[in-house]
Amino acid sequence: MQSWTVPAPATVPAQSDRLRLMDTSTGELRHPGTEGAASLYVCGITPYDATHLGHANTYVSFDLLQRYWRACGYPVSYVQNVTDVDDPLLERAEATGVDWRELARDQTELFRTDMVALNVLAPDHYVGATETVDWVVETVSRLVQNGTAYTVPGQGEDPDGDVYFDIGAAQSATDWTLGSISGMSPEQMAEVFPERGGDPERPGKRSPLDPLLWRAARSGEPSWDGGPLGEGRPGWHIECSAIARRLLPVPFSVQGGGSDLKFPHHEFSAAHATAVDGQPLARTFVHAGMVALHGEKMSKSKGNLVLVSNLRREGADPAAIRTALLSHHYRSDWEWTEDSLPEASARLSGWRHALEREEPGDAQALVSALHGTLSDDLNAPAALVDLDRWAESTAARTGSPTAAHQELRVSAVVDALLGIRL
Ligand code: 5CA
Ligand code: ZN
Repeated sequence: MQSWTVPAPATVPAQSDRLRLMDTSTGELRHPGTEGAASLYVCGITPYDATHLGHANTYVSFDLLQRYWRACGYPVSYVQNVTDVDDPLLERAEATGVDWRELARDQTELFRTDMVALNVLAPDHYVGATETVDWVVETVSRLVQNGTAYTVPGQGEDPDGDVYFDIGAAQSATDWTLGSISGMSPEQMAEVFPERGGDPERPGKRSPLDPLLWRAARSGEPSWDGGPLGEGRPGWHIECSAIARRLLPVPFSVQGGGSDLKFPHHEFSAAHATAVDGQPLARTFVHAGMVALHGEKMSKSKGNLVLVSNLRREGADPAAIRTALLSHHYRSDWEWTEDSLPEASARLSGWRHALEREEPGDAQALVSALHGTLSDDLNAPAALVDLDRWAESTAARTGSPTAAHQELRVSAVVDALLGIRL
């Protein structure tokens, strides 16, 4: 699938890698396991509605990580998927009378435009579920062969041929145990599983939390030739396992997404991959907080959304949107309010004014300060305070600007490390 392009950030003097990131699976701050090269998989959108600020926040968060690694001089391999066939997309297409392919195509295109506006560096591979069905078939077939997947007989409206992951068998055969990625208790898992696409009541399953791997063809639903699995379409978690295993070295450095993906999605994506490969999918699991509106998580299903494209249409400066997002630590849950954008715009214009008073050495000092601050679990809000301080420090300067001919400028540093275009 076509990715997008944003101008490459300026090269800053290579920084040392002192990064500590919060790993969900251990609950500890740790180095994400980059040995000379960094690899990242971030779960992409399900394209049935336009990019909202929650999505934007997640992708801007992981963009910071990519920019950090680049500042350290690492090559970065970055993969992102598009869940371009799944129940919510098919349901929305049906409800609005639009072809599901067209809906996915249009919303994915809008997402690309939003990412370009927000200066989010593109993944190296941007891949749709519909482009990778063969990879899923291969992975699920191997799970069936090694006894960690099974077929549930048809009953009622459900035909024969749905394939499920066997949690019990996978726990016996591998080092993965249920909860080892998400860190959730059995009670928490039981509560969120049905809210996030799970079907605990499905008759014939060996355990209520066993997740779907392959959904046998139903009339009126898209399906593909699954070879030994029969006609059908991929389950959700296996999509990301299959794509990540195919395109990244396993285990890769960071598996990322919003905190709503800890369970079941990242728990089972990792479990599926471990059951095939006998080793962990990723070294570190990193989750961004949830953005809320009117007291509730912003979500397509509830419709309490602020769309990036609407803000842009109303004339918002994308750099101000990005600044508003970065004013919150990536792990915190926070609420978008009507003050968010004006506050960010005021800060941004303070920084822009300060550029007129930039002096030699400012950029060099800021690289070190910002990089040091970001090393502590990508502390963007504190990095913005570093920028505020620098801008304040220029206020007392008199005389004309003297940095015009410097090779490294503050604007290039802020773009390279924070992705904010001054
Ligand atoms: N396609 C799957 C992942 S494979 C999916 O979850 N799609 S999504 O469109 O629902 O979400 C895309 C990304 O945005 C996910 O990483 C999700 O965790 C994140 N996200 C969704 N809502 C919010 C929110 N309110 N705040 C922050 N991040 C969010
Ligand atoms: Zn995913």
